[in-house]
Amino acid sequence: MKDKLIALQEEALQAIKQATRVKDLQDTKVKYLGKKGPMTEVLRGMGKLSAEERPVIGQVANEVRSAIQIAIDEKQESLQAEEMQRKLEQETLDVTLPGMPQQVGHPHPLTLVIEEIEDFFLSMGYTIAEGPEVESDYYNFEALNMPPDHPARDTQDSFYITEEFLLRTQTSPVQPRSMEKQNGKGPLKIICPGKVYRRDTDDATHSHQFMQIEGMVIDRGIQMSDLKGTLERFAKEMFGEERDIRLRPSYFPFTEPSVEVDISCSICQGEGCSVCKKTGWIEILGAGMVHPNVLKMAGFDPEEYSGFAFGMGPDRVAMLRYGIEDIRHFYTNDIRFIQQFNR
Ligand code: FA5
Ligand code: MG
Repeated sequence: MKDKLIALQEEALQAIKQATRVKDLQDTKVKYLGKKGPMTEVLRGMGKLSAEERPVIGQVANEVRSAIQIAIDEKQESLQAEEMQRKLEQETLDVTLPGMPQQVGHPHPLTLVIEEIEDFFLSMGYTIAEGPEVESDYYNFEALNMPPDHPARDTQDSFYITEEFLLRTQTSPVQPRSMEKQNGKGPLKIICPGKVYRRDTDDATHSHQFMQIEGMVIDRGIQMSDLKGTLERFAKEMFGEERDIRLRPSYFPFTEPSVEVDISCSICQGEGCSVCKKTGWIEILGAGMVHPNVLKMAGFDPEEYSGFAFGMGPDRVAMLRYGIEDIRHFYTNDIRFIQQFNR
């Protein structure tokens, strides 16, 4: 019986030695020390032994059992250490490798220009007002002196959502919205940048969705010369002292008199190109003296107060500013285009 136990021990130690995975060890343990294993079987036969033999064999059995257990524990430790070593070797970091370049975003060129325009007007004491992009027919047209059958509505072909609501065609509805909050009292000095929509056919200078910045000043004694001075200063500030502006008589139902303001084309230096449509000038804004009807409808007394308003296209300003020949570049989001405007 003793020989049998020793032989078992040899066999088990051999198996342990050959194990290459922790799992093999667990199998070996179950096989030799488990309830259904040979050890248990040998020990079960001890009842048949004589009283002298029993403690001797018992001791041998215990020794064999603990020898196997110790061998398993030791082997397990070394297998785990090996595994760890292998992992560490696989995962070594080469700190001298070059890093991955991180892409950092930046503002869109239109945002840059709008912020610059805002800064100019904020420095002149204006505040920034806002209005909804889904606008009522009343604010977009009626409160601006354009009743339902007014022919001037044709110049701003619109996207209607219902009979009453449309995507605003201009930022001008912010004029009556802001005036109404004043309860008939000046002064009011605001700009409002925002997105507007028109059923215009897209070309080099027109988009069906574009930006506008509305401006409005209401106070006692505001005159056309205040408007002209403001716009002249703005143009020189944005485009340089060498750029000329030109005021053309125009018509808007909500201003009287009305003008459109052009800037000499900085892309062709006035020679004529596709952006200025060969004229040497590019229209950047419409403006005028606020119509008495518009003042009245929003609660101001036109006998006491007067004001000017303007609405400019920052898309056009950005085109002139950066020499961009097509407005559609702003909205097609080609990353190669946008990336050039990192400030
Ligand atoms: C207006 O929208 C008036 N609300 C401006 C105004 C405000 C007049 C206050 C008087 C008082 P107009 O339709 O001309 O006007 O547009 C104003 C500016 O928006 C234009 O000068 C141009 O710079 C820009 N713009 C107009 N249509 C487009 C378009 N389809 N794509 C890009 N920019 C445009
Ligand atoms: Mg126009």
